[in-house]
Amino acid sequence: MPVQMNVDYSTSIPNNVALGDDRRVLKALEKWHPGYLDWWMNMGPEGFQDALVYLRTAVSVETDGWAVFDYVRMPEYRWGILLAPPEEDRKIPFGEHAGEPAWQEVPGEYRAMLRRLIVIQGDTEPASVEQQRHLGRTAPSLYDMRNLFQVNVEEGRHLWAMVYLLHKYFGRDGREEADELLRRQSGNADHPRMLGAFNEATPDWLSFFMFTTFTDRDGKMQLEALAQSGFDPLSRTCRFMLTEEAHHMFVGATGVQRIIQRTCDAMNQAGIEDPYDINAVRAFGVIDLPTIQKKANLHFSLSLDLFGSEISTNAANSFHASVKGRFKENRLQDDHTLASATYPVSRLVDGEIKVTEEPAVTALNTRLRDDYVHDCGKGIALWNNTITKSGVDFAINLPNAAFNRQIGEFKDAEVSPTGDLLSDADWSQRRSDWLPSKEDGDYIQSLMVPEVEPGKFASWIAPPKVGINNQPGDFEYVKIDG
Ligand code: BYC
Ligand code: FE
Ligand code: FE
Repeated sequence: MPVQMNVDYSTSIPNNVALGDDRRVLKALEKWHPGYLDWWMNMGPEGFQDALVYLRTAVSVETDGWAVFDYVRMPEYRWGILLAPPEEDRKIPFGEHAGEPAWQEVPGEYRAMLRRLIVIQGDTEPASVEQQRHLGRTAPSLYDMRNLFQVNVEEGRHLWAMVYLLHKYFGRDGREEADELLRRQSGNADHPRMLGAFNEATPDWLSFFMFTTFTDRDGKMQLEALAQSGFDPLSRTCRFMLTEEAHHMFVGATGVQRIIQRTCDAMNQAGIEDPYDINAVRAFGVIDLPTIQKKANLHFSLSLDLFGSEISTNAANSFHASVKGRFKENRLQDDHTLASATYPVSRLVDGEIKVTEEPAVTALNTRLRDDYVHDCGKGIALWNNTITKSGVDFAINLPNAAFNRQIGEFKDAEVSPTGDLLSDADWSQRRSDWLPSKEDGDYIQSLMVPEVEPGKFASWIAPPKVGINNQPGDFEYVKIDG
């Protein structure tokens, strides 16, 4: 196959996979396209489908300079199929097939496994768009509104990426799965999305920024693990998706950072020294730091559930099959088969939390989760740096991995953010100290009034340091009336 770096915009579906020469798949995707657009109109950003949005579109898959920025109506966004360039002579980096040439087709024995992982990955992308569909109406600025819509169209593109793999490599059942991806809906009682966190509400912008910090980062880690796959088209697809993911996490981490900045500035101006004097802080129309911590606790713990059970035969099987690897697998120095290795896992043993050594191959979900927690540290450092520089006495902390879990070892245990096992009564009593209460939610909701004048920001968030694509502060990122 020729190496195609630039994206072909001459077909109805932009792509760098020579779709023009692949009539069968092009036709199948053209057939899927109207259903996708229906879904986008019905379940995508509510109230802004005619707005002109300053969006980036990929025009190349080169690592530098792959995007152009321009005003686009979202339904006219050119969702494309983009794979990172092939690595010459790529060898499978792990598992039973380590060292063999990467597969260009799906091996029959791993078909069901690969399809399941691709479907789960694909399911999360439209789910997040559905979860965020009401947020445009309460955007704190045009800059933030644009960032929301950028994330949304790219998650839409990630759905296209998985749908391409299903259509190209999985025949009839792939087509059926692609249709199902448009049928399930976030939070729908009869047809929910597949994974827990993607059926939760994203009721306000603090949740949106926490989601893009913590849940998109799960996306990053899962994509990193799938980018190692022996199935080369999946690997290349995920490698390109990762270049987009960085912006989503940037939106999240800087969004929370700007909220914290505004809160600390307001506290300093008013001479409030106690961050826990919530009423005093809220009187200035900003979000108090303890509530920000609670939202972080919630979204972090929901995101940990996305790694699955700490001990998992699914994870062991997909690693053994050379289908899903570890974070940075190709840079790790070991046998890449984990034949006799062990890994420490925190577990609930006889009513106590204990670290036990487990076979590394069954502990791969824990390992990826540990790598994730480490990666989350970057966002937290940015936030705490802002608090420290403001001279406020507070720090945001990540809760213990056993806190507030619905999946895995700790799903039936009540554990405090510092890792203490609690009775049900103690948990009920302290819950609202650690997770957002209805009252906290109502207060945040009361702040969610839109600010649509170029260069203006809502009371509770500071402006960004630089504009998108270096645009000036008063740039009109969204022309709402088109
Ligand atoms: N909710 O062995 P287990 C993203 C199920 S985010 C509900 O513990 P496994 C994005 C599991 O399916 C990244 N069910 O776990 C972010 C299984 O059910 P079945 C998405 C759950 O399989 C923001 C059973 O429990 N990509 O891209 O090792 C915006 C036992 O499973 C959950 C991927 O996840 C849950 N949280 O690992 C937009 C990558 N967890 O089959 C996008 C693909 C587990 O027995 N998926 N279960 O009925 C995977 O790699 C794995 O499926 C998982 C689970 C890591 C999710
Ligand atoms: Fe995504
Ligand atoms: Fe994302």
